[in-house]
Amino acid sequence: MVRDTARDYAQERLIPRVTRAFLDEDFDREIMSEMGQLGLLGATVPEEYGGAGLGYVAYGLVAREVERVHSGYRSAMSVQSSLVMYPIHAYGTEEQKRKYLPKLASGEWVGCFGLTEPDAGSDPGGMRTRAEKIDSGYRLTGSKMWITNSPIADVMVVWAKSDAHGGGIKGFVLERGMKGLSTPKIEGKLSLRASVTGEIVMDSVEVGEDALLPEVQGLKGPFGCLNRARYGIAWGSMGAAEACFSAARQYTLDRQQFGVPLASKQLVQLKLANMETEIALGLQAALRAGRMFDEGSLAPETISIIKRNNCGKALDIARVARDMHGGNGISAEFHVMRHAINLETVNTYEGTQDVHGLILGRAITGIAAF
Ligand code: TGC
Ligand code: FAD
Repeated sequence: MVRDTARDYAQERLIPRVTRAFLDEDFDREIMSEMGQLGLLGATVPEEYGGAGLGYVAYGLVAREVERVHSGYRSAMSVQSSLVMYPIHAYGTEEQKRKYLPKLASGEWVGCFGLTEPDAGSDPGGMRTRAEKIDSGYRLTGSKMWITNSPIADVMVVWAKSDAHGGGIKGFVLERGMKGLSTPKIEGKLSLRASVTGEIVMDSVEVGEDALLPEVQGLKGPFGCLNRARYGIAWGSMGAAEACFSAARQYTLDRQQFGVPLASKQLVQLKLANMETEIALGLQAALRAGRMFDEGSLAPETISIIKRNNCGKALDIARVARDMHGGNGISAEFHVMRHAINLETVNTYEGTQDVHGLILGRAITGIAAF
Protein backbone atom coordinates (compact mmCIF):
# COMPACT_ATOMS: atom_id res chain seq x y z
CA MET A 1 0.00 0.00 0.00
CA VAL A 2 2.83 2.38 0.87
CA ARG A 3 4.65 1.55 -2.34
CA ASP A 4 1.54 2.09 -4.42
CA THR A 5 0.79 5.44 -2.75
CA ALA A 6 4.34 6.63 -3.44
CA ARG A 7 4.35 5.20 -6.97
CA ASP A 8 1.01 6.78 -7.93
CA TYR A 9 2.12 10.14 -6.58
CA ALA A 10 5.54 9.98 -8.27
CA GLN A 11 4.18 8.87 -11.62
CA GLU A 12 1.15 11.18 -11.67
CA ARG A 13 2.49 14.31 -9.98
CA LEU A 14 6.29 14.31 -10.20
CA ILE A 15 7.03 13.00 -13.70
CA PRO A 16 5.02 15.73 -15.47
CA ARG A 17 7.09 18.52 -13.95
CA VAL A 18 10.56 16.99 -13.62
CA THR A 19 11.99 17.78 -17.06
CA ARG A 20 11.07 21.48 -16.89
CA ALA A 21 12.31 21.72 -13.30
CA PHE A 22 15.61 20.08 -14.26
CA LEU A 23 16.16 22.34 -17.26
CA ASP A 24 15.23 25.46 -15.28
CA GLU A 25 17.25 24.37 -12.22
CA ASP A 26 14.18 24.76 -10.08
CA PHE A 27 12.76 22.91 -7.08
CA ASP A 28 9.02 23.29 -6.55
CA ARG A 29 8.55 23.92 -2.80
CA GLU A 30 4.98 22.57 -3.09
CA ILE A 31 6.41 19.06 -3.47
CA MET A 32 7.24 19.05 0.24
CA SER A 33 3.65 19.88 1.18
CA GLU A 34 2.31 17.25 -1.20
CA MET A 35 4.63 14.58 0.21
CA GLY A 36 3.67 15.66 3.71
CA GLN A 37 -0.01 15.26 2.99
CA LEU A 38 0.61 11.70 1.78
CA GLY A 39 2.64 10.78 4.87
CA LEU A 40 5.89 10.34 2.93
CA LEU A 41 7.94 12.63 5.21
CA GLY A 42 9.29 11.12 8.42
CA ALA A 43 7.68 7.80 7.56
CA THR A 44 9.50 6.03 10.42
CA VAL A 45 8.77 8.71 13.04
CA PRO A 46 6.02 7.68 15.51
CA GLU A 47 2.51 8.90 14.83
CA GLU A 48 2.34 10.89 18.07
CA TYR A 49 4.87 13.31 16.50
CA GLY A 50 3.12 13.46 13.13
CA GLY A 51 5.09 10.67 11.41
CA ALA A 52 3.58 7.60 9.78
CA GLY A 53 5.06 5.13 12.31
CA LEU A 54 6.19 2.79 9.53
CA GLY A 55 9.22 0.51 9.32
CA TYR A 56 12.39 0.84 7.26
CA VAL A 57 11.22 -1.45 4.46
CA ALA A 58 8.32 0.94 3.86
CA TYR A 59 10.71 3.92 3.97
CA GLY A 60 12.92 2.20 1.38
CA LEU A 61 9.97 1.53 -0.91
CA VAL A 62 9.09 5.23 -0.85
CA ALA A 63 12.68 6.20 -1.69
CA ARG A 64 12.68 3.77 -4.62
CA GLU A 65 9.48 5.18 -6.12
CA VAL A 66 10.47 8.81 -5.71
CA GLU A 67 13.97 8.29 -7.14
CA ARG A 68 12.48 6.39 -10.07
CA VAL A 69 11.51 9.91 -11.16
CA HIS A 70 14.44 12.01 -9.93
CA SER A 71 17.24 11.52 -7.42
CA GLY A 72 16.83 15.13 -6.27
CA TYR A 73 13.22 14.59 -5.23
CA ARG A 74 14.34 11.61 -3.16
CA SER A 75 17.08 13.84 -1.71
CA ALA A 76 14.52 16.36 -0.52
CA MET A 77 12.45 13.59 1.04
CA SER A 78 15.32 11.71 2.65
CA VAL A 79 17.01 14.80 4.07
CA GLN A 80 13.74 15.83 5.71
CA SER A 81 13.07 12.31 7.04
CA SER A 82 16.46 10.84 7.93
CA LEU A 83 18.68 13.85 8.45
CA VAL A 84 16.31 16.33 10.12
CA MET A 85 13.36 14.51 11.68
CA TYR A 86 15.39 11.50 12.79
CA PRO A 87 18.00 13.46 14.82
CA ILE A 88 15.34 15.66 16.41
CA HIS A 89 13.43 12.53 17.38
CA ALA A 90 16.48 10.51 18.48
CA TYR A 91 18.60 13.23 20.12
CA GLY A 92 16.16 16.04 20.92
CA THR A 93 14.15 17.06 23.97
CA GLU A 94 10.42 16.41 24.26
CA GLU A 95 9.89 20.14 23.65
CA GLN A 96 11.95 20.06 20.43
CA LYS A 97 10.09 17.01 19.19
CA ARG A 98 6.68 18.62 19.79
CA LYS A 99 7.77 21.92 18.26
CA TYR A 100 9.42 20.67 15.07
CA LEU A 101 8.31 17.16 14.10
CA PRO A 102 4.61 17.67 13.25
CA LYS A 103 5.36 20.65 11.02
CA LEU A 104 8.23 18.83 9.30
CA ALA A 105 6.01 15.77 8.81
CA SER A 106 3.27 17.81 7.16
CA GLY A 107 5.72 19.67 4.93
CA GLU A 108 4.71 23.01 6.44
CA TRP A 109 8.38 23.37 7.36
CA VAL A 110 11.36 22.26 5.28
CA GLY A 111 14.54 21.10 6.99
CA CYS A 112 18.19 20.71 6.02
CA PHE A 113 21.28 19.03 7.52
CA GLY A 114 24.63 20.78 7.71
CA LEU A 115 27.66 18.53 8.19
CA THR A 116 29.89 19.12 5.14
CA GLU A 117 32.06 22.25 5.02
CA PRO A 118 34.21 23.77 2.27
CA ASP A 119 37.30 22.13 3.83
CA ALA A 120 35.67 19.08 5.46
CA GLY A 121 33.76 16.65 3.24
CA SER A 122 34.86 13.03 3.52
CA ASP A 123 36.51 13.95 6.80
CA PRO A 124 33.74 15.67 8.78
CA GLY A 125 35.85 15.39 11.94
CA GLY A 126 37.92 18.21 10.41
CA MET A 127 35.01 20.67 10.62
CA ARG A 128 35.75 24.24 11.62
CA THR A 129 32.29 25.36 12.74
CA ARG A 130 32.43 26.30 16.41
CA ALA A 131 29.79 26.71 19.12
CA GLU A 132 31.09 29.06 21.78
CA LYS A 133 29.33 29.07 25.17
CA ILE A 134 27.73 32.39 26.09
CA ASP A 135 25.43 33.30 29.00
CA SER A 136 22.23 32.94 26.99
CA GLY A 137 23.26 29.72 25.20
CA TYR A 138 25.74 29.37 22.32
CA ARG A 139 27.28 31.50 19.56
CA LEU A 140 27.82 29.57 16.30
CA THR A 141 30.38 30.56 13.70
CA GLY A 142 31.29 28.71 10.51
CA SER A 143 29.93 27.68 7.18
CA LYS A 144 28.43 24.54 5.70
CA MET A 145 28.69 23.71 2.01
CA TRP A 146 26.66 21.60 -0.45
CA ILE A 147 23.58 21.51 1.73
CA THR A 148 20.43 20.01 0.16
CA ASN A 149 17.34 22.20 0.73
CA SER A 150 19.24 24.93 2.63
CA PRO A 151 18.03 27.91 0.55
CA ILE A 152 14.39 27.04 1.29
CA ALA A 153 14.82 25.52 4.75
CA ASP A 154 12.92 26.81 7.76
CA VAL A 155 14.86 24.55 10.14
CA MET A 156 18.54 23.59 10.00
CA VAL A 157 20.21 20.78 11.94
CA VAL A 158 23.89 21.78 12.05
CA TRP A 159 26.89 20.09 13.63
CA ALA A 160 29.58 22.11 15.39
CA LYS A 161 32.50 21.63 17.77
CA SER A 162 31.36 22.92 21.14
CA ASP A 163 33.82 24.38 23.62
CA ALA A 164 31.36 23.69 26.45
CA HIS A 165 31.61 19.99 25.60
CA GLY A 166 35.39 19.68 25.47
CA GLY A 167 35.45 20.47 21.74
CA GLY A 168 33.12 17.54 21.05
CA ILE A 169 30.72 17.61 18.10
CA LYS A 170 27.18 18.62 19.06
CA GLY A 171 24.01 19.13 17.02
CA PHE A 172 21.99 22.36 17.05
CA VAL A 173 18.62 23.23 15.55
CA LEU A 174 18.64 26.66 13.92
CA GLU A 175 15.71 28.54 12.46
CA ARG A 176 15.49 30.85 9.46
CA GLY A 177 15.48 34.50 10.51
CA MET A 178 18.13 34.16 13.22
CA LYS A 179 20.55 37.08 13.17
CA GLY A 180 23.77 36.25 11.30
CA LEU A 181 22.30 33.21 9.53
CA SER A 182 22.11 33.03 5.72
CA THR A 183 21.69 30.25 3.16
CA PRO A 184 22.99 31.29 -0.28
CA LYS A 185 22.01 29.04 -3.17
CA ILE A 186 24.68 27.20 -5.17
CA GLU A 187 23.94 27.97 -8.83
CA GLY A 188 25.08 26.15 -11.94
CA LYS A 189 24.91 22.52 -10.84
CA LEU A 190 25.02 20.07 -13.76
CA SER A 191 23.58 17.28 -11.60
CA LEU A 192 20.46 17.13 -9.38
CA ARG A 193 19.26 20.31 -11.02
CA ALA A 194 15.69 19.82 -9.79
CA SER A 195 16.98 19.81 -6.19
CA VAL A 196 17.97 23.03 -4.44
CA THR A 197 21.43 23.07 -2.83
CA GLY A 198 23.16 25.83 -0.89
CA GLU A 199 25.40 26.88 1.96
CA ILE A 200 24.62 27.60 5.59
CA VAL A 201 26.63 30.62 6.71
CA MET A 202 26.72 31.26 10.45
CA ASP A 203 28.19 34.62 11.35
CA SER A 204 28.06 34.66 15.17
CA VAL A 205 24.55 33.22 15.31
CA GLU A 206 23.34 33.30 18.92
CA VAL A 207 20.98 30.54 20.02
CA GLY A 208 19.47 29.58 23.36
CA GLU A 209 20.21 26.40 25.30
CA ASP A 210 16.99 25.05 23.78
CA ALA A 211 18.66 24.83 20.33
CA LEU A 212 21.07 22.12 21.51
CA LEU A 213 20.30 18.46 20.75
CA PRO A 214 21.30 17.17 24.18
CA GLU A 215 21.18 13.42 23.75
CA VAL A 216 24.25 12.79 21.59
CA GLN A 217 27.85 13.91 21.33
CA GLY A 218 30.54 13.12 18.77
CA LEU A 219 30.47 11.99 15.17
CA LYS A 220 28.14 9.13 16.04
CA GLY A 221 25.40 11.82 16.11
CA PRO A 222 25.52 12.73 12.42
CA PHE A 223 26.56 9.18 11.44
CA GLY A 224 23.44 7.78 13.13
CA CYS A 225 21.41 9.96 10.74
CA LEU A 226 23.58 9.03 7.75
CA ASN A 227 23.00 5.32 8.39
CA ARG A 228 19.31 5.90 7.65
CA ALA A 229 19.80 8.15 4.66
CA ARG A 230 22.45 5.88 3.11
CA TYR A 231 20.13 2.91 3.52
CA GLY A 232 17.38 4.88 1.72
CA ILE A 233 19.81 5.73 -1.08
CA ALA A 234 20.46 2.02 -1.61
CA TRP A 235 16.76 1.66 -2.44
CA GLY A 236 16.44 4.95 -4.30
CA SER A 237 19.37 4.38 -6.63
CA MET A 238 17.76 1.08 -7.66
CA GLY A 239 14.57 3.00 -8.49
CA ALA A 240 16.56 5.24 -10.83
CA ALA A 241 18.22 2.14 -12.32
CA GLU A 242 14.82 0.52 -12.88
CA ALA A 243 13.61 3.63 -14.71
CA CYS A 244 16.67 3.45 -17.01
CA PHE A 245 16.28 -0.30 -17.56
CA SER A 246 12.59 0.06 -18.48
CA ALA A 247 13.35 2.95 -20.82
CA ALA A 248 16.16 1.02 -22.55
CA ARG A 249 13.95 -2.07 -22.92
CA GLN A 250 11.10 -0.12 -24.48
CA TYR A 251 13.37 1.98 -26.68
CA THR A 252 15.18 -1.02 -28.13
CA LEU A 253 11.89 -2.84 -28.75
CA ASP A 254 10.55 0.19 -30.62
CA ARG A 255 13.68 1.28 -32.46
CA GLN A 256 14.35 -0.47 -35.79
CA GLN A 257 17.82 -0.58 -37.33
CA PHE A 258 19.06 -2.95 -40.02
CA GLY A 259 15.39 -3.82 -40.59
CA VAL A 260 14.75 -5.31 -37.14
CA PRO A 261 14.16 -4.05 -33.57
CA LEU A 262 17.42 -3.34 -31.72
CA ALA A 263 16.07 -5.62 -28.95
CA SER A 264 16.46 -8.59 -31.30
CA LYS A 265 20.24 -8.23 -31.15
CA GLN A 266 22.20 -10.44 -28.76
CA LEU A 267 24.41 -7.56 -27.61
CA VAL A 268 21.34 -5.56 -26.63
CA GLN A 269 19.72 -8.47 -24.83
CA LEU A 270 22.93 -9.12 -22.91
CA LYS A 271 22.96 -5.49 -21.72
CA LEU A 272 19.33 -5.78 -20.58
CA ALA A 273 20.05 -9.09 -18.84
CA ASN A 274 23.03 -7.57 -17.01
CA MET A 275 20.94 -4.60 -15.90
CA GLU A 276 18.09 -6.79 -14.68
CA THR A 277 20.50 -9.01 -12.76
CA GLU A 278 22.12 -6.10 -10.89
CA ILE A 279 18.74 -4.54 -10.12
CA ALA A 280 17.31 -7.82 -8.81
CA LEU A 281 20.33 -8.39 -6.57
CA GLY A 282 20.45 -4.76 -5.41
CA LEU A 283 16.78 -4.70 -4.49
CA GLN A 284 17.00 -8.01 -2.64
CA ALA A 285 19.97 -6.73 -0.66
CA ALA A 286 18.13 -3.52 0.20
CA LEU A 287 15.05 -5.47 1.26
CA ARG A 288 17.10 -7.78 3.51
CA ALA A 289 18.88 -4.76 5.00
CA GLY A 290 15.52 -3.09 5.67
CA ARG A 291 14.27 -6.14 7.53
CA MET A 292 17.50 -6.20 9.55
CA PHE A 293 17.02 -2.48 10.29
CA ASP A 294 13.53 -3.19 11.60
CA GLU A 295 14.89 -6.06 13.72
CA GLY A 296 17.69 -3.83 15.05
CA SER A 297 20.47 -6.02 13.63
CA LEU A 298 21.76 -3.91 10.71
CA ALA A 299 25.47 -3.03 11.03
CA PRO A 300 26.73 0.28 9.55
CA GLU A 301 29.22 -1.66 7.40
CA THR A 302 26.34 -3.52 5.75
CA ILE A 303 24.86 -0.15 4.89
CA SER A 304 28.20 0.79 3.30
CA ILE A 305 28.04 -2.37 1.18
CA ILE A 306 24.57 -1.62 -0.18
CA LYS A 307 24.99 2.17 -0.54
CA ARG A 308 28.27 1.71 -2.40
CA ASN A 309 27.23 -1.22 -4.56
CA ASN A 310 23.77 0.01 -5.52
CA CYS A 311 24.94 3.53 -6.38
CA GLY A 312 27.80 2.21 -8.50
CA LYS A 313 25.60 -0.31 -10.30
CA ALA A 314 22.83 2.23 -10.86
CA LEU A 315 25.33 4.66 -12.38
CA ASP A 316 26.66 1.94 -14.72
CA ILE A 317 23.11 0.99 -15.72
CA ALA A 318 22.15 4.61 -16.42
CA ARG A 319 25.24 5.12 -18.60
CA VAL A 320 24.55 1.93 -20.60
CA ALA A 321 20.86 2.87 -20.98
CA ARG A 322 21.95 6.28 -22.27
CA ASP A 323 24.17 4.59 -24.84
CA MET A 324 21.37 2.23 -25.92
CA HIS A 325 19.22 5.26 -26.76
CA GLY A 326 21.82 6.48 -29.25
CA GLY A 327 21.55 10.20 -30.01
CA ASN A 328 18.10 10.40 -28.43
CA GLY A 329 19.76 9.39 -25.18
CA ILE A 330 21.15 12.85 -24.66
CA SER A 331 17.72 14.47 -24.92
CA ALA A 332 15.91 15.48 -21.73
CA GLU A 333 12.75 13.96 -23.18
CA PHE A 334 14.13 10.42 -22.75
CA HIS A 335 15.18 10.90 -19.08
CA VAL A 336 18.13 8.46 -19.09
CA MET A 337 20.87 11.06 -19.30
CA ARG A 338 19.23 13.04 -16.50
CA HIS A 339 19.31 9.92 -14.30
CA ALA A 340 22.95 9.27 -15.20
CA ILE A 341 23.96 12.84 -14.37
CA ASN A 342 22.05 12.70 -11.08
CA LEU A 343 23.59 9.40 -10.07
CA GLU A 344 27.04 11.02 -10.29
CA THR A 345 26.03 13.00 -7.21
CA VAL A 346 24.30 10.08 -5.50
CA ASN A 347 27.55 8.13 -5.87
CA THR A 348 29.38 11.01 -4.14
CA TYR A 349 27.17 12.30 -1.34
CA GLU A 350 26.54 10.48 1.92
CA GLY A 351 30.06 9.08 1.64
CA THR A 352 31.76 8.62 -1.72
CA GLN A 353 32.13 5.27 -3.46
CA ASP A 354 35.77 5.09 -2.29
CA VAL A 355 35.11 6.24 1.28
CA HIS A 356 32.59 3.40 1.69
CA GLY A 357 35.25 1.09 0.24
CA LEU A 358 37.61 2.32 2.94
CA ILE A 359 34.98 1.82 5.66
CA LEU A 360 34.73 -1.79 4.47
CA GLY A 361 38.52 -2.05 4.20
CA ARG A 362 38.83 -1.00 7.85
CA ALA A 363 36.21 -3.56 8.90
CA ILE A 364 37.92 -6.33 6.92
CA THR A 365 41.51 -5.64 7.95
CA GLY A 366 41.19 -3.73 11.20
CA ILE A 367 43.38 -0.99 9.68
CA ALA A 368 41.93 2.47 9.00
CA ALA A 369 43.28 3.70 5.65
CA PHE A 370 41.34 7.00 5.40
P1 TGC B 1 35.35 7.19 13.22
O1 TGC B 1 36.51 7.19 14.17
O2 TGC B 1 35.16 6.07 12.28
O3 TGC B 1 34.00 7.34 14.08
C1 TGC B 1 33.81 8.42 15.00
C2 TGC B 1 32.69 8.02 15.93
O4 TGC B 1 31.51 7.77 15.19
C3 TGC B 1 31.09 6.41 15.35
N1 TGC B 1 30.63 5.94 14.03
C4 TGC B 1 29.37 5.61 13.78
N2 TGC B 1 28.27 5.60 14.56
C5 TGC B 1 27.12 5.23 13.98
N3 TGC B 1 27.02 4.89 12.69
C6 TGC B 1 28.10 4.88 11.88
N4 TGC B 1 27.97 4.59 10.59
C7 TGC B 1 29.34 5.26 12.41
N5 TGC B 1 30.59 5.41 11.90
C8 TGC B 1 31.37 5.80 12.91
C9 TGC B 1 32.32 5.68 15.83
O5 TGC B 1 31.97 4.52 16.55
C10 TGC B 1 32.95 6.73 16.69
O6 TGC B 1 32.23 6.79 17.91
P2 TGC B 1 32.96 7.19 19.30
O7 TGC B 1 31.90 7.00 20.33
O8 TGC B 1 34.12 6.25 19.43
O9 TGC B 1 33.39 8.61 19.13
O10 TGC B 1 35.39 8.57 12.44
P3 TGC B 1 36.39 9.07 11.35
O11 TGC B 1 36.59 10.54 11.58
O12 TGC B 1 37.60 8.21 11.28
O13 TGC B 1 35.45 8.88 10.07
C11 TGC B 1 35.86 8.22 8.99
C12 TGC B 1 34.76 8.08 7.90
C13 TGC B 1 35.42 8.16 6.55
C14 TGC B 1 34.10 6.73 8.07
C15 TGC B 1 33.66 9.14 8.02
O14 TGC B 1 34.16 10.35 8.30
C16 TGC B 1 32.70 9.18 6.85
O15 TGC B 1 31.73 8.41 6.77
N6 TGC B 1 32.88 10.15 5.89
C17 TGC B 1 31.91 10.40 4.86
C18 TGC B 1 31.21 11.72 5.13
C19 TGC B 1 29.77 11.70 4.73
O16 TGC B 1 29.14 10.68 4.50
N7 TGC B 1 29.19 12.86 4.67
C20 TGC B 1 27.81 12.98 4.35
C21 TGC B 1 27.32 14.41 4.51
S1 TGC B 1 25.56 14.51 4.53
C22 TGC B 1 25.11 14.29 2.92
O17 TGC B 1 25.88 14.02 2.06
C23 TGC B 1 23.68 14.46 2.67
S2 TGC B 1 23.23 14.35 1.01
C24 TGC B 1 21.60 14.05 1.26
C25 TGC B 1 20.77 14.02 0.07
O18 TGC B 1 20.65 15.05 -0.62
O19 TGC B 1 20.14 12.96 -0.16
P1 FAD C 1 36.32 15.17 -0.83
O1 FAD C 1 36.18 14.62 0.53
O2 FAD C 1 37.25 16.31 -1.02
O3 FAD C 1 36.71 13.99 -1.82
C1 FAD C 1 37.23 14.21 -3.14
C2 FAD C 1 37.70 12.87 -3.71
O4 FAD C 1 38.74 12.34 -2.86
C3 FAD C 1 36.62 11.80 -3.74
O5 FAD C 1 36.79 10.99 -4.88
C4 FAD C 1 36.88 10.95 -2.51
O6 FAD C 1 36.43 9.61 -2.63
C5 FAD C 1 38.39 11.04 -2.44
N1 FAD C 1 38.90 10.83 -1.08
C6 FAD C 1 38.56 11.49 0.05
N2 FAD C 1 39.21 11.01 1.11
C7 FAD C 1 39.99 10.00 0.64
C8 FAD C 1 40.90 9.07 1.25
N3 FAD C 1 41.14 9.10 2.55
N4 FAD C 1 41.54 8.20 0.45
C9 FAD C 1 41.30 8.15 -0.89
N5 FAD C 1 40.43 8.97 -1.52
C10 FAD C 1 39.80 9.88 -0.76
N6 FAD C 1 26.50 17.42 2.82
C11 FAD C 1 25.75 17.71 3.92
O7 FAD C 1 26.27 17.81 5.02
N7 FAD C 1 24.41 17.89 3.82
C12 FAD C 1 23.75 17.81 2.63
O8 FAD C 1 22.51 17.98 2.60
C13 FAD C 1 24.50 17.54 1.45
N8 FAD C 1 23.90 17.53 0.24
C14 FAD C 1 24.67 17.44 -0.90
C15 FAD C 1 24.07 17.65 -2.15
C16 FAD C 1 24.85 17.64 -3.30
C17 FAD C 1 24.21 17.94 -4.62
C18 FAD C 1 26.24 17.35 -3.21
C19 FAD C 1 27.10 17.31 -4.44
C20 FAD C 1 26.82 17.13 -1.98
C21 FAD C 1 26.06 17.19 -0.81
N9 FAD C 1 26.66 17.07 0.47
C22 FAD C 1 25.91 17.33 1.60
C23 FAD C 1 28.09 16.93 0.59
C24 FAD C 1 28.61 15.51 0.32
O9 FAD C 1 28.33 14.65 1.38
C25 FAD C 1 30.11 15.60 0.05
O10 FAD C 1 30.27 16.20 -1.23
C26 FAD C 1 30.80 14.24 0.09
O11 FAD C 1 30.78 13.70 1.40
C27 FAD C 1 32.25 14.31 -0.40
O12 FAD C 1 32.94 15.35 0.20
P2 FAD C 1 33.76 16.42 -0.69
O13 FAD C 1 32.84 16.92 -1.74
O14 FAD C 1 34.37 17.40 0.22
O15 FAD C 1 34.87 15.57 -1.41
